[in-house]
Amino acid sequence: MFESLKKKFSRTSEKLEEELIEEGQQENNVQEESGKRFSFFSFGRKEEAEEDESSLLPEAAKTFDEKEPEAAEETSGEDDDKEKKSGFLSKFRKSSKDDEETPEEDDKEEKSRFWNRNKENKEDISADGEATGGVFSFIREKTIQKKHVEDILFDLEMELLQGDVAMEVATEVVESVKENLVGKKIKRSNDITEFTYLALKNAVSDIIDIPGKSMTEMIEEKKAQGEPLVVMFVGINGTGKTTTIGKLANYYLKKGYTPVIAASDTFRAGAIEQVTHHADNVGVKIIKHQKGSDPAAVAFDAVEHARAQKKELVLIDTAGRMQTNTNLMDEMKKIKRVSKPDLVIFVGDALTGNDATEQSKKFNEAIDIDGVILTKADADSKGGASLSIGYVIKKPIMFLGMGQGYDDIMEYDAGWMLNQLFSEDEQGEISDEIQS
Ligand SMILES: Nc1nc2c(ncn2[C@@H]2O[C@H](COP(=O)(O)OP(=O)(O)OP(=O)(O)O)[C@@H](O)[C@H]2O)c(=O)[nH]1
Ligand SMILES: [Mg+2]
Repeated sequence: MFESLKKKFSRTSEKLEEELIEEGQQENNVQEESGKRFSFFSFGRKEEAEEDESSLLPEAAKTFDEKEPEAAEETSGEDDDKEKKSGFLSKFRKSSKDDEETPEEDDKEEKSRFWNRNKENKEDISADGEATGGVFSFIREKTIQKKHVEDILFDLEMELLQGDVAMEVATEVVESVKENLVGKKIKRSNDITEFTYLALKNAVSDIIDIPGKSMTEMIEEKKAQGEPLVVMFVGINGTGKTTTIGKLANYYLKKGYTPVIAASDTFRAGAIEQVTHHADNVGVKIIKHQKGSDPAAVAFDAVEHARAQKKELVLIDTAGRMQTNTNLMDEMKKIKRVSKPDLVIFVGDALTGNDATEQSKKFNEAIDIDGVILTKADADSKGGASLSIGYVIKKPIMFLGMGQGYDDIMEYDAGWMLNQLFSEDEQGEISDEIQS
């Protein structure tokens, strides 16, 4: 999941590092020309860190370990100019063996490098974010300036937009990262990646964490008042409303509650049969009328049934409708007026990306939704809707649909999502097949 987003974030960190290293190298060349014989990198380093880094950048380590200062000087001039053009860091990464590698293999190496290095170098950064030493230190402290980050963050913003992240979210991420990074003093090249990574993580963390109660908490609160929690599901056609209702009935039944389903999609052919099939499979009661009957009346009856039977949860299925269909939008408002749900949940298909975010805005304007469920997250590599939807309408994502089975649903957790995007674990690992 979200492989493409994750890759964009890691690349941004690397690009900034390359930019600053290249600039540092250019400064170094100027100093050499004026006879100062400064080297860009310091040679004082920890034994341990040296080992770590040499395994990652073998030729770089070799170059600086083995070259005499005179020899190092000889390589400046023409060769250095060439190096500058081709990108300083990328040259370091290449060994004679690498030269034989295919571009795909190179790409694979780059993907894993960021995460490995972050992991390996954590111990070099103290709690207050100060670097404590390590390889490839800058001779002088460098300060990240606007000019260093502007182009790179512009690229990130464009990539986020292409990845179906909403405009306001892309802008917020970029502004927040810029604010966080500009003025930051760095002592080693590796800190750039670390700081960029943390700045991105903070920005995303603020965006995805929309406070709200969980559905379970709400069921408990209503139960304490002797009332069922009434939940109405809305959205456009085919996003997964009915399937989600089956999953939630199953989820809460397993938690020890007794849900009841209202078959309030009386509009689409086969809809009543479909939701009845789910209710039977899961083993919950369904309240239904004839096809074409008033959906608000079905919802009302289901609420009455739950009250009478002391059931804790009413799940109201509704017909899919386009936000532009005024008649059907009015019908939806009527269901809400009559059944007085505690929660109106917009069910969006994560795969539709920015369209899902735009639809959620329209439904929110029409009916004032309380929360979101994003379905098909299992198949979503872009992650644009997951990152944007809550922030854009200021309503929490409550669950993620993770497949077609009844157990394929999980309560949304911002910490889990952050982990998917910013850490190297089995699930969060970047998939090589997915193109950005
Ligand atoms: N992979 C995947 N498929 C899902 C998920 N949720 C729903 N689906 C599939 O999406 C399709 C549509 O699901 P429905 O539940 O019928 O959608 P709906 O919103 O009720 O559709 P309408 O009633 O026609 O508006 C079905 O094939 C589901 O199996 C999910 O989380 N992951
Ligand atoms: Mg349906």
